[in-house]
Amino acid sequence: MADHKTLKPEGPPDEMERIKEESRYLRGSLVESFQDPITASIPDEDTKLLKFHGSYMQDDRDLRNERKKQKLEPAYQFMVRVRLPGGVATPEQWLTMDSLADQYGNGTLKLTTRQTFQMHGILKWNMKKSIQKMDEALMDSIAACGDVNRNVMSNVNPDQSALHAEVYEWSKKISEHLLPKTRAYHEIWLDEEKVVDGKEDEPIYGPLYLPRKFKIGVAIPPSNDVDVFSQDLGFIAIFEGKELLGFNVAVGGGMGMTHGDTNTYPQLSRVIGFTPVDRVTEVAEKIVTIQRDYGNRSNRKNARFKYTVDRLGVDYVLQELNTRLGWDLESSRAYQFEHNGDRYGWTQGEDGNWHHTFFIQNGRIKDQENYLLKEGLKKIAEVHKGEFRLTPNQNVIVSKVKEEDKAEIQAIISKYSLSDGQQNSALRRNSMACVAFPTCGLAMAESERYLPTLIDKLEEILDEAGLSDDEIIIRMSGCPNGCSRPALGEIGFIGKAPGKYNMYLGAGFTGDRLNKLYRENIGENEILNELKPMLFHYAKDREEEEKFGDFVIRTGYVQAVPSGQEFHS
Ligand code: SRM
Ligand code: SF4
Repeated sequence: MADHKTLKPEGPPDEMERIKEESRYLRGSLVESFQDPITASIPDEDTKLLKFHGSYMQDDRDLRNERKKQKLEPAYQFMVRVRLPGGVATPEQWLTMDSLADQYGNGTLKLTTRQTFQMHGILKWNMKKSIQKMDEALMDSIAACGDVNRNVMSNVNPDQSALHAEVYEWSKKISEHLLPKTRAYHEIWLDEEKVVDGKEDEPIYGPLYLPRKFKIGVAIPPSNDVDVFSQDLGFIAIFEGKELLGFNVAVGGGMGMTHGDTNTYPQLSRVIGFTPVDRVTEVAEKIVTIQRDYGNRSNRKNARFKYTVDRLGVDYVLQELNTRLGWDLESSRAYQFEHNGDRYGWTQGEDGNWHHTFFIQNGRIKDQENYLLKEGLKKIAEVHKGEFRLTPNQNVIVSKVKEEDKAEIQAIISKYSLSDGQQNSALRRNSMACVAFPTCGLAMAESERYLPTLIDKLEEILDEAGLSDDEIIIRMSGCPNGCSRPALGEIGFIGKAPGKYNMYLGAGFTGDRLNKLYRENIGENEILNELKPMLFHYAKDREEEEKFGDFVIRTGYVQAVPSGQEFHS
């Protein structure tokens, strides 16, 4: 239980708090900055507010040095992230994103680890047009980034269609309920008339919004595809037969940390109770207000909800939640996860519809000489009558295909040889890498552009060891922010410097145990030299059904990070 001294962190507010306060509910000088023809950039304070509108100012890091030598300003460009609760998009929306990427972006789309589209490389002059086109297709980027609740993730489970649909509806309701109420986005990007005197109210957030970003994910066991324990707030669907009863509530997960700063760390959330289904939005709101009121507004490195939960104690958070709700969460219900990751290829839902999961390496959709992935998916969108579901593992499902339409979709899949991952090793199918270079301003090492070639080399070892079909989760991030959730990789890599990574081992296959640091600051040769004997050892000495993450702990390569994610009051 927290003592009263530690309830509120001390210290002057971070500069970002002033920026939010003076922003007139996230307006700042964004309108003027985007009209300024002198520079392709916008001022620093506006870049911070822009995040709340789902966009980041970036520059092409491949070109940075050369442009500096030529005394040119960096190649400024903008990234836009769509708000897409549960990752569900219509074929029309897919086609809009596809053509926007060509017209205003860098010709590619990135499917993210939180089930949405990112478009990179948009020039300042094209931002408004891009957002307006998205709006015409009923998509927005409100709160896709910034100190607010982000894109709510939801299980994509195609087999349990009815349950998925119901859980998806709740995810959407939570997302909409927690949306900022300011009309700033509509004024700035969609030319809506100005709210007189900027007089607005944010009933949930207040004028300062949250101390930091906030993330929610909803899982349907046995699949933990959303990595529910990595979320600030996780909901685990509890059902009896086909009836959704409610959700277990898990608080205080997160992946980010800073190298060398032990006050920062990845953390898994803890299950604190159960909410009946129709009260889940209320629970989400009250938890968000606890973070609003108790989160650290002095030090952004310690401002995520996981630190608030750890500082206050889980007991205190539960008690505070019950008080704010005016009723008590029930005891958590039994559940069992069997895997995270995606299930590939065709599956038939209980309603008879078909769903096809594609393997999109690291979520990057682009056309290459020998693989016209973007064009192939566009052709599908042109004829598809169901929906697209973006998965939490950077893949996509062409979903709700009627029996009579399946052959047409399959013909396109065959014509373009679109991958369902079956021709790859199970390691590659279970791989994820964050964006990193060249667009991410925080990258310390390559990730998306490097992991595939590292896997090429690992596949030779797996082949020799007879492990090509063994599912092993491998994840890489270009810095310790952990955008690919690397702390939940059975094998995890976190970038330290160009070509150098910290290597982590031993996460749980179901996303219920963090991995542990095994080697620091190593390059490709050392990585392969470490993994080769370990993989052969695994092939030879593993117990029946033993997962790689469990094996490396049992055989002493690393010690287990205690899981104990169930909280018992
Ligand atoms: Fe992330 C910042 C990309 C999921 C933790 N993340 C960034 C930025 C915006 C860099 C920046 O601040 O300048 C990256 C933009 C790169 C680019 O060029 O596109 C970026 N994050 C991504 C994406 C696109 C990675 C991907 O390859 O899919 C993911 C977009 C998700 C989405 O659709 O909303 C993405 N980021 C995550 C996740 C995974 C998740 O949420 O499930 C995490 C870890 C979970 C968590 O938040 O604890 C994550 N991103 C961060 C952090 C560290 C936060 C922290 O607690 O310290 C930062 C940096 C920050 O916030 O200061 C960050
Ligand atoms: Fe960028 Fe780091 Fe996130 Fe990778 S983990 S996208 S390098 S912030």
